[in-house]
Amino acid sequence: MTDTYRNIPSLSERYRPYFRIGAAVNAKSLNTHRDLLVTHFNSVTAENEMKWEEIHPEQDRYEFAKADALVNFAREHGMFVRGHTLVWHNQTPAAVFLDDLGQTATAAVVERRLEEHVATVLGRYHNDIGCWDVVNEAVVDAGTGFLRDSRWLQTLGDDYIAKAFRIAHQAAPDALLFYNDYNETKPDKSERIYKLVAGLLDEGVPIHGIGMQGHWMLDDPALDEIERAIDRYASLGVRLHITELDVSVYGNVHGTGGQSQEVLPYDDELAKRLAERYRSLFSLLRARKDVIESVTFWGVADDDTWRDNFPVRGRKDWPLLFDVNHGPKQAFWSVVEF
Ligand code: HAH
Repeated sequence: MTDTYRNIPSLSERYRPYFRIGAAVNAKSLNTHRDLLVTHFNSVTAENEMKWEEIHPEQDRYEFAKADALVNFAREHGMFVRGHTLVWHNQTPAAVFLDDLGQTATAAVVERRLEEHVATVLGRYHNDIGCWDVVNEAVVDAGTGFLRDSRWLQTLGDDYIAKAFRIAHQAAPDALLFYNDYNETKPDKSERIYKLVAGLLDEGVPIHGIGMQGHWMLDDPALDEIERAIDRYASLGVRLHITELDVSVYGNVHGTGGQSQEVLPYDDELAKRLAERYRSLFSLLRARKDVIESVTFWGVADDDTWRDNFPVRGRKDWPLLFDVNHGPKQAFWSVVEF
């Protein structure tokens, strides 16, 4: 970060009356984005380093070094940590679901492994991690089904989600426990998420919040769609976190779902459109500060964003508030000046 950028307002200070401002961090960005993190964020999430395949790559082997480095950094700077994630259909070793002979493991074996994993990870960080995405992305996107047909569902059955929350609560009774998902504002899917969480609450399952990932685009979802989803979820009386916010500059133009292969030039016109989008998003989020407790960006600056490879591999994107040189974008100013 050059000195030119040192006199700008702090994002997290500006938002102190509203909600925490977080960022997903990886082992590299913990160093390359250190100054931005310390100045503008008061919450961090490990982009990958706490996912099962990274922190627990083999049955008898945990790799805590990278997660420890993030947690130590957060402690040093008084930052909140969101833990991400325990039960997910991705980035989980296949071996979790297999027995010694390479056959599908029994429910009892998989449940024991889950208990051991959760007790170990949540136990290690119980002083530092205030909240966990216990289950990530468990409902289907479209169609008539309800729960995603994952290994977790196949081996543990329909109540694996309730089990995961109970196990997490036992391991860390003080942690806030979240269900986290994407396309969380889409009418069909948000209804499924609502039903899932409502059902868990009815059964007395210890779940405290819904994580709305917020992988959004310039023109989609519409603001009123986001507003409806927030209000619907909030009606359950749970906390809401925006957990993975980024705004792809590739809009849902011509119904492409943002999947056009063409790389746009990131010019002043596009920077302005992104700034306007961020302005209206944050004005909505501020208006819902009573239910939104935290807004985490999925990255810090445009030089390190998963959006360069999603949904189109190798297509440069500019979804964050800080540019590739770590300077504030127009979008930054539209979020801090109100
Ligand atoms: C999120 N999934 C995950 O929660 C996060 O852990 C990951 O780093 C990036 C995005 C979003 C997603 C996906 O992985 C696949 C299809 C749609 C959306």
